[in-house]
Amino acid sequence: MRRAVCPGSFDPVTNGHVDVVSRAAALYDELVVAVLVNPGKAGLFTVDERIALLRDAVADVPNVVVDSFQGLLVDYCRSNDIPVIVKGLRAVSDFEYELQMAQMNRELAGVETLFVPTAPQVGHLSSSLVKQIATFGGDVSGLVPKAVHERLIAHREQGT
Ligand code: COD
Repeated sequence: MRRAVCPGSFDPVTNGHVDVVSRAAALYDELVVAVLVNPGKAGLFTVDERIALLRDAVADVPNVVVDSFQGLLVDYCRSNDIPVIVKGLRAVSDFEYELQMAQMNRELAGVETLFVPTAPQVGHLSSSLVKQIATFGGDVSGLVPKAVHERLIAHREQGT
């Protein structure tokens, strides 16, 4: 079975993530979307919320599994027998750091990285920009899945 992992913070999932995940899922038998658990950095959404929102967002892609991981990505790949990491690329600025990580992950564990170029209509999206816009009352309904939009509004109303 050909498997790959699409790792990230997903705080929260955006339409850009959904695009990359759906396109990568078409290339593999199973695509694992893995949410990084970072004990040193609290996000806006808990890891459990991010997982639930991701599952909802990709519910119609049958071969996607959502999971979480802590520590090194290559260790997660090794323990789950996953030989490929899939990353979305938005711009040259993404590429410089992503190239470095791809080379390091290959050196550490022989894990290859596949880069999926962003679709032009979502290339400007990032979780941090979406959160910033939503915090100040901007309309992000076209940038994120519906359930994420509702949760962002709830956060704003609660002042969190
Ligand atoms: N269009 C296309 N792709 C997109 C878009 C968009 N609009 N938005 C995001 N993406 C892609 C990103 O490029 C990334 O590939 C993925 O979606 C997830 O994005 P984020 O922002 O949710 O996640 P990141 O970039 O914060 O995730 C970083 C990792 C968790 C993957 C990384 O830090 C990691 O591997 N950490 C584990 C520790 C480790 O192994 N460190 C050593 C590395 S050598």
